[in-house]
Amino acid sequence: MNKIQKFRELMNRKEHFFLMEAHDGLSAKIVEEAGFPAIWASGLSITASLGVRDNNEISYTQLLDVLEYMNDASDLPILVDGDTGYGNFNNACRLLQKLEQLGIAAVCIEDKKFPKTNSFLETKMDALADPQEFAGKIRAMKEAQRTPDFTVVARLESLIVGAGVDDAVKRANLYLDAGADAILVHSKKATSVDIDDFLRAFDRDVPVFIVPTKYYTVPVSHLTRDKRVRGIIWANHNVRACVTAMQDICKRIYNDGCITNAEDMIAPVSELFRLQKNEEYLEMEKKYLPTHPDVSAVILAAGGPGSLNFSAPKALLKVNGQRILDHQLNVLRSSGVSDITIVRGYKREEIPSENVKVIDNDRWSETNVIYSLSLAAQKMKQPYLVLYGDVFFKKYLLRSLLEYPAERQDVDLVLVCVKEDYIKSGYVLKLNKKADVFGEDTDLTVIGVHEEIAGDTGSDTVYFSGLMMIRNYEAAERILKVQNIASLHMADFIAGALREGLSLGVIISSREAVVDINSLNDLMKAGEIV
Ligand code: SPV
Ligand code: MG
Repeated sequence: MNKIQKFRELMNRKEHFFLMEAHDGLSAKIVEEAGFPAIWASGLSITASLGVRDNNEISYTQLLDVLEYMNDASDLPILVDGDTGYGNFNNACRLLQKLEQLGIAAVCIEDKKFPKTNSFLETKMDALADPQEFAGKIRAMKEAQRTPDFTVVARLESLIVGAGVDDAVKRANLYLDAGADAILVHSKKATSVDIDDFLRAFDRDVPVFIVPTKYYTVPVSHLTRDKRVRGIIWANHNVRACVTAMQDICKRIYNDGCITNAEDMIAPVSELFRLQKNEEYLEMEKKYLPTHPDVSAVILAAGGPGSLNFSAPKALLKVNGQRILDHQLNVLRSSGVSDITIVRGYKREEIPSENVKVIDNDRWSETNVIYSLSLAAQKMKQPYLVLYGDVFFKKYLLRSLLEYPAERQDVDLVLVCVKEDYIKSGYVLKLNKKADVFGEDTDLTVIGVHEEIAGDTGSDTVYFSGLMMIRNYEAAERILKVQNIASLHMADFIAGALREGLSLGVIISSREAVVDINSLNDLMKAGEIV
């Protein structure tokens, strides 16, 4: 059933349903997830969200642009607030046909003159359209529509301008005779007295829509005693909710001068990604991007939170609402690497283990990251990427590692390094003239590895970022199989590799693209990476 038919089906059910306001793609999606069966594309809300008045200040094509996003974002039928049809009968027909082309289910037009004013603002009697002219507009629209089930709702503004119930009933009959599929009767009273009077005086059995914005205290059970009341429109509540939420958060951040206290007041970034269907994109990447079945990955996530005030493994720290580990898994998978091993230690049960292999480092508290690597190295049967569990990085760095020139077969180990010494606890590589530095027009090689270097380290110094590719996995396994492995550091491994005659490739990254998270400051820096 398409959206046009769905809307018809709702109207024919002979029981009331709620239409919730939406004003853009995001709110349309949220309305759908909340469980509503249909959307009211409110003119007031759409114009308010665009920062203009509800006085036909936007053109109908600008409305269509918004509607296209809304219609794409959800599977719900949309009843569009078509105002007065954006002109005469001719303009209204064109609007209707464009809505049909977008796959919109229904349009509501109101019997006021163009340009209209919102019904809750002061409206004079002469704002009403001539009834015959409006009936002609309805007839033209019904004759112009190409899809038989498309719905045209005729909206009565008689009660809004004080023209009375008799005028409303007369107009309703005229518009229905002209072909309208339903009517919307509007009132700005604080009680439903107008609506009740109208329903008493009006005797045709057609679906009736109402908008209880002003008579919100009247129970739905009262409003729906008359079974012709079919569509109840909650007309502007999403945009009003946005306004309050945005004003609160702006005030908070402005007054605090920072965003620390804001975090708990707002949706995490991961919620945005979910609403944007990021998962779907990752699935498509798997399907359409080249894969790397010949490369595995090891994430070294055995460490605790370190000096950070956090009770879970550091890999589970959130950057912009996303756990570091999830970021790494996403980047790996979307880069075509699906054979992933995670080395766990501290609070191992908290590390997610779906679709990955796990290795447990029971000695995590007394060993270094290289011990975890040695446990993994015994199981690796092909080249593999190594990621420290606390490293946040841009995706292209992983691609650089994967695409490190294949013709450089002599390179056994590729390290991503940064030049600036912001990684205070990082390892320093001193480079000299024979090295292979990817992407740089130099010819340097690593000549030494030091854990800590005091003072000026010189321009030929780089720091290991926590990302590397072990190409010669057999040699690496050998180097990592030493008696004293439990007391060694990453620097010892790299030094060992050099001693064994392995050759290193180095990818120099800018510090904006990779952060090893050891402090709150690093966390903030990582937040800028996404
Ligand atoms: C809208 O939501 O734009 C409407 C309903 O037309 S009302 O604002 O009550 O006129
Ligand atoms: Mg409106």
